[in-house]
Amino acid sequence: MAKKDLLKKLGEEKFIKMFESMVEIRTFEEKVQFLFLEGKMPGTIHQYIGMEACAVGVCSALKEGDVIGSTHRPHGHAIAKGVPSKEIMAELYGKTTGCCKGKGGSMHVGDIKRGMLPAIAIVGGNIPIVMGMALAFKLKNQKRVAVSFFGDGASNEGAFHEALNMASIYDVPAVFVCENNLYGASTSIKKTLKIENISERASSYGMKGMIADGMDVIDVYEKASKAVGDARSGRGPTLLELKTFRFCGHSRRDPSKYIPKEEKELWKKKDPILNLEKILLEEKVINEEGIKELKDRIDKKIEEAIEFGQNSPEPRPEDTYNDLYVSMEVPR
Ligand SMILES: Cc1ncc(C[n+]2csc(CCOP(=O)(O)OP(=O)(O)O)c2C)c(N)n1
Ligand SMILES: [Mg+2]
Repeated sequence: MAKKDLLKKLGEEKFIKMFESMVEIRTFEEKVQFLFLEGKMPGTIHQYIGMEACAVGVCSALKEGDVIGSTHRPHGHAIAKGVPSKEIMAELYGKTTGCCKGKGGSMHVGDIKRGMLPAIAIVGGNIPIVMGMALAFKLKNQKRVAVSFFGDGASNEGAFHEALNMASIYDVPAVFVCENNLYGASTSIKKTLKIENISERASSYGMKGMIADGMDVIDVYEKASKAVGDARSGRGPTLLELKTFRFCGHSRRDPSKYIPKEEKELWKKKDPILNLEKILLEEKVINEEGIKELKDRIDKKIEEAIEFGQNSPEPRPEDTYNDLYVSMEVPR
């Protein structure tokens, strides 16, 4: 559907929300990058700058009750799924007000009550778990959908293949979202893949494969809506490949010298935030002043999140063994 028609059909508010969420991710990540470089933040980070349309487009296609699984690069997924940025920030600082009470840190952010499984940093690690969650939804007759986010590198892990095969034979309500940013750490996919599109792998499991432009939130949203709708209505899982790029290094302090300058420049022109901003201005959904107001508001929100994170209490030694186990009643 043409962008103009889609804007009309879904309502302008939906797209402003998507824009706002992408700006929030970008602002969060840029400020966090700065804090790291200044030595003001502990641990390590893998950032989502440039990939915002992937998380936002997919999560905007979900309903309350749906769940996502994430990776070592989870900040964007968390914000897009509605985990408050101040709780994510506090988690990065290792504080008790963090979304995992400061016990997870950057690579494990998440919040079950907001539908995000705490992120799993083992490459490919969340894929079979999300498959299991989708199977549980099916067995319990719940109309819920489980989404797994992972990278191109993860699609070469055994866990990916086992999980997709099981998802297909059990026809579970899942969507497998491969964020193909062309690199697994410093290794180009040219060295790790002999096929053009990772989505082609779906066919070997009798699953639907789809591709979306991961720099275009509207395209991601449209394709994800189709995949999520299929999953929810019992038409089985989909492997959705998003063609994207990270504008930052793989992790903290990586200058990404292994990426040719021309390649970086080419992708910078596809900036997903500028892309949507242009459409919103062209379609007169918002004017320049509205954009400035929105960006200022988000800037303030993230500044407050930093203050909240910095000033929150440290965990106490006596809490070390709390929250390790959940007491469960197993139905007989
Ligand atoms: C099983 C496993 N192997 C290696 C690593 C180290 N590692 C962390 S991230 C990463 C690259 C992952 O690439 P990709 O799946 O494409 O995700 P991206 O970082 O591009 O988002 C590697 C090799 C790991 N965490 N887990
Ligand atoms: Mg990658």
